[in-house]
Amino acid sequence: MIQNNKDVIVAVATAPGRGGVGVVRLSGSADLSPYLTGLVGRQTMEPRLATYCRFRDAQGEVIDEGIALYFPSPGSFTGENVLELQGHGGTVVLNRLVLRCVELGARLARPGEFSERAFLNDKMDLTQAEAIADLIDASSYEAARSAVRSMQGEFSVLVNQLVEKMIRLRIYVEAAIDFPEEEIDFLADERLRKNLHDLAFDLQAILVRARQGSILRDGMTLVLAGRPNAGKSSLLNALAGSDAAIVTPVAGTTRDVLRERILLDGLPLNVVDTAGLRESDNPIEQEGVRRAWVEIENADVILFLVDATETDSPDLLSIWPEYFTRLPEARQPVTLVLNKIDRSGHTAGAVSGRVNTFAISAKERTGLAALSAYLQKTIGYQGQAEGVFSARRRHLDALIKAQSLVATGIAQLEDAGAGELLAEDLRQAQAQLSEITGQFTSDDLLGRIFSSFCIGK
Ligand SMILES: Nc1nc2c(ncn2[C@@H]2O[C@H](COP(=O)(O)OP(=O)(O)OP(=O)(O)O)[C@@H](O)[C@H]2O)c(=O)[nH]1
Ligand SMILES: [Mg+2]
Repeated sequence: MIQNNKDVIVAVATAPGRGGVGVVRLSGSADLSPYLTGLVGRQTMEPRLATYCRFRDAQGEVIDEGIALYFPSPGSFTGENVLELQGHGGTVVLNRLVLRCVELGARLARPGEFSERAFLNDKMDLTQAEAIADLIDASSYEAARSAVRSMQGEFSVLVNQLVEKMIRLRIYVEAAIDFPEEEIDFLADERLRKNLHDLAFDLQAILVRARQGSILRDGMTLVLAGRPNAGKSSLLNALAGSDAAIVTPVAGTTRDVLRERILLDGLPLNVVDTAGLRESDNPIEQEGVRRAWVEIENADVILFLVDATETDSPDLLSIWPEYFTRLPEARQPVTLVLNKIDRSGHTAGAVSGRVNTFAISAKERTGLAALSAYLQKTIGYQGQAEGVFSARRRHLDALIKAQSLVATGIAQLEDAGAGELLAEDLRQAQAQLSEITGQFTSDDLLGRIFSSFCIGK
C-alpha cells in the first residue's frame, strides 16, 4: 500500500459540489516546475506567496483564474513540494484542472494519500493524522474539540512520555539480568516497584481520557428490546424528540430496525428500535425478530422494556429467558425498564432495592432524566470533561493490552522475582504503545487507516 512515493499526486481538496472556491492540491518530491509552466506559464513561483494566475490547458485556453500557492519541501503539509490552485468551486472546472495535472504527469491521489505522505515524512504521527480525519468527521462540538487536541499532539505527547518511562525501566531491568550477581538486589529495589506502579497509574489515566474520546467519536449503540407493545418505539421517539417510529396499540407494529443518532445531554448515542420479540407465524415479523436479535448481539447497552401494568418481576431470567439461552456469554449489561408507569402507578426513576432497573413512562416522558444520568454513568461518559482527546478503538485496544502486560509484569516481579519475564512484558507493552503513534506499525495497518480518509486529505 505504501509505495510510489516518487509520484506526483493530485486531487481536489475541497468538498465535491458547488462552492465559491475550489482547491486542487498537487504534491510530489519531484521538481514541480513542469506543472508551473504547463498550468500557469511560469517556471518558478515565490514560495508561500498568493499569486494571481490564469490556469491553462494544453492549448493555452484558460480553464479558470485564481490563486496559486507554492510550498517548497519541506515546509508543506506533506513535507514534499506542494502546489495549491484555488479556483472556482465547480465540479467541471476542478476536474479540468485535475486532468491538466494528470496530462502533465501527475496521478490521482488515493484517499488519505496526502496525510499518508505527511506521516511518512515525519510531519505528524499517526494519531495526529487520524485526528485530522476525526476533526473533519466530528458530529458534535465536544468531538471536534477533542480531535483538535489530538491533532495538536496532546495524545501523542502523553503516549511518548509513557514510552520513555518504559524504555528507562527496560534498560534498568535488562541491565539487572545481564549482571546476575546483582540481579536479586536490582530487582528487589523498592524504586523499581514504585516506578512500575507509577507507570500502571499513568497508563490508566490516559486510558480514561482516551475512552471518553472514543465515546465522543463513535457513540455507543443502545438497543431497545422487549416484547411487542412494551413501548420501545415510544421510548425511541421520546429520546429522539421526534416521531421517528410508528407507534400503535397493535402488537407487532415495528418490523424493520430503526436507527436514530441522538445526543443525550451531550453523549452521542446510536439508538436502535427493534421488533417486539415473540414467536410468530408471519414471515415479515419473523424476519423482524431475527434482525432484532442481530442488533441485540451487537449492542453496547441493552434496554429491555416491559409493560409495567403486566409485570414488574425483578427476575430477568423469568421475563426474558431467551436472552440467557441465546447469549450465553452475554457481556452486554441489560437494563430493565418498566414502562407505562402512568398506568401502573410505579414511582418514576431508579427502582429502589434493585440494580439496573428504571421506571418510566415513555408516553408522559417521565423518569427519562434518571435513565439518561444512569446511561451516562454506565457508559463512562463524564460530560464536557476538559482534556479529552479523540481516540479510536485501535488506540483503546493498544492501551488496554499495554495495561494488562504491565500488570502481568508487575505480578511476575512481585510473585516470582522473575526479571526476564518482566523485561519481556515491558518490551511487548512498549510495542503496543508505539503502534498508537505509528512508530512500529505494519504497512498493512497504515494502508487501512489512511484509506478510510477522504480523497484530497
Ligand atoms: N399509557 C402508556 N402507554 C404507552 C406508553 N408507552 C407506550 N404506550 C402505548 O403502548 C402501545 C405500544 O407502544 P409502542 O411504542 O408501539 O410499543 P413497541 O414496543 O414499539 O411495540 P412493537 O413495535 O409492536 O413491538 C401504544 O399504544 C403506545 O401509545 C406509556 O408510557 N404509557
Ligand atoms: Mg415498535
